[in-house]
Amino acid sequence: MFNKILIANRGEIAVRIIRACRELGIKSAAIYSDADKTSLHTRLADESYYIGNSPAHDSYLNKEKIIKLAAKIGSDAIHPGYGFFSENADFIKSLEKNKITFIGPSSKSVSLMGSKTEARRLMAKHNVPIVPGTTESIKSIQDGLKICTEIGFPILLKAAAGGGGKGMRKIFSSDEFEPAFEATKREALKSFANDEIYIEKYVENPRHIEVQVFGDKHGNYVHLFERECSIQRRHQKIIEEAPSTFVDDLTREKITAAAVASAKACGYFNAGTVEFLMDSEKNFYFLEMNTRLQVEHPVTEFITGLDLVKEQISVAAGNKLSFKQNDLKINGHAIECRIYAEDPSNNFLPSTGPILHYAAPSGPGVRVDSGFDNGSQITVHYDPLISKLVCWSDTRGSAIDRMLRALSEYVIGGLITNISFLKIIIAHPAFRKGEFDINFLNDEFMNNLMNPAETNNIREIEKVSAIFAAILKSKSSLNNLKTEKTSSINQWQEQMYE
Ligand code: MV4
Repeated sequence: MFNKILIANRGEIAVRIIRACRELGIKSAAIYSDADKTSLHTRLADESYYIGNSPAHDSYLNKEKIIKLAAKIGSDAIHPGYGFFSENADFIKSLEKNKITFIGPSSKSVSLMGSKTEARRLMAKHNVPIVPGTTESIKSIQDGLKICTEIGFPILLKAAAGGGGKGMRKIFSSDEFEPAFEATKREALKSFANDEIYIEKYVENPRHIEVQVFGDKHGNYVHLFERECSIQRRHQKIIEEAPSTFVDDLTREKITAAAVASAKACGYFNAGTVEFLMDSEKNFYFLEMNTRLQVEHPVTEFITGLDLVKEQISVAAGNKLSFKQNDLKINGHAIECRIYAEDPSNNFLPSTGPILHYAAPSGPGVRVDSGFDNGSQITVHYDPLISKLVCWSDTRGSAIDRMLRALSEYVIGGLITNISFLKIIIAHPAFRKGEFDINFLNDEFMNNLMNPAETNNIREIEKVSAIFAAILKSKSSLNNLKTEKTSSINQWQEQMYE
C-alpha cells in the first residue's frame, strides 16, 4: 500500500479522497491555492501545501510544481479526483517517469478513449453498439454529404477530440452541411487543437445511461450497474440516480456486458464509466468512456455498499479487485442532487462570496459530500459546486421523499444556491413517474412547464436567503474567517512551496 497520497484536486472530491486515505491509514497531502486557504480540504488533510495563485493554471493545473512537490514530500501516489489532471495522458506519463503511481488508468487507455473516432473503431471491433456514423474523420464536404444521405438527417457533427458536449453541431438538411462542416472544424481546432470531425446519426430524445466499471492490473473486470444521468442542463448534470427506472433486467444484462467489453477492449484498470445513449425502444449506443472517478459515484456506492475510492487506491497499489461480479447486487435506490452556488432565477449565474451560515441535512439514508462549510469562499476561479446531497432508501419513491426532506433541511446562507430549483424538479410529477429524457430541462421546460408561481417561489426563497446573508454579514465576525487560522482536527500547515 501507499505511504502518502497527494491529492491533486480541491473541494468535495478532495475531501472525499482524504476520508478514504484516513480510513486506510494512508497519509494524505492536500494542495491549495490562494482562494482555498480556508476550504475544507485544506484543513482536513494530514498535510497541506500552498501551490500558487487562484487561477487553476497557476495552481491545480501546474504539472511541474505538483510533481516536484510529490517527490519532495515523499508521496508515492497521486489521486487526481475529477477534472484537472484526471484525464490527462501527459500527466500520467510524467508520473510514470517519476515513479509516482497515478491512481487511475494507464496513459494508454486515457489517450485511446480521448480520441472519439479511435474509441468508436475499437468498440465496433468488440461488438459494442455505437451510434450509426463514421469511425474515421471526414476528409471532404463531398464525403461528408454522401455519408449524411446514407444515414439520413438529422445528423451530428462531432469533434474527434471533443467530448462532454463541446464541439457538436446538429444538421437537419444537406444545404446546412458545408457551413456547419467549416464551423465545427474551426471550433474543434480552437478548443482541442485538433480539427478532425466525424458524423453520427442524431438520436432523438434519448436517455443518458452510464455504467460504472472497474478493472484491476491482473485483468479482472466488473461492472457496478448503471446510473441514470438524463437530468442535466446545458451538459451540466444536476440529478443522478441508480438504478435507472428505465432499465429492465434484460436491458441491464446487455448494457453492463457491453460496458465490461469496452473496458476490456482498452485494457482498462481502475474506475471508469462507459456512457451510453438509450432511445425510447431501449436500444443503446456507446457514446464515450470517462476514464476517471465521476462526480456521481456516491449513488453507486449506496446501492452496492462499496467504497469506490478505497477500491481505486487498492487497485492502483496492485491488489486484485476485492470483490467478484457475483458478490454484487443492487440494494435499494439512491439519488444525488448537485448543490451549486448559482442563481436559477438569473440564468444560473454563479454566486460567489463567503458561506456565512452552513447547516447540512443529516438523518437516515442521507449523505452530504461537501468541500465547504462556514466561512469557506466560493470564487469565480472554479466550478460553483458546493456539495452533493445523496439520499438512499429501499425504493425510488421513498428515496424521492427523503430527498425532498433533506433539501428542505439544507441551509446555506450568504450565497444564492439551486436548492429550491432542485426541490421543484424532484417534486415534479414527471420526475416521480420516471418520465424524462435528456431534454427534460430544456428551454421549453424552463419557460413553460415550470409554472410562474413556482418560479416566483424560487425568487422569494432566494431573496430571503440573500437578506438573511446580508444581515449576518453586517453583524458577524465570520468575515474574518477567511484570513484567520481556525482550529482544526489536524495540524493544518500553511507551508509555502517553491
Ligand atoms: C448525441 C446526442 C444525440 N445523438 N449523439 C452530448 C454530450 C456528449 N457526450 C454527447 N452528447 C450527445 N450526443 C447523438 N448521436 C445527444 C447528446 C446530448 C446529450 C447526451 C448526454 C447527456 C446530455 C445530453 C444533452 C444534449 C445532447
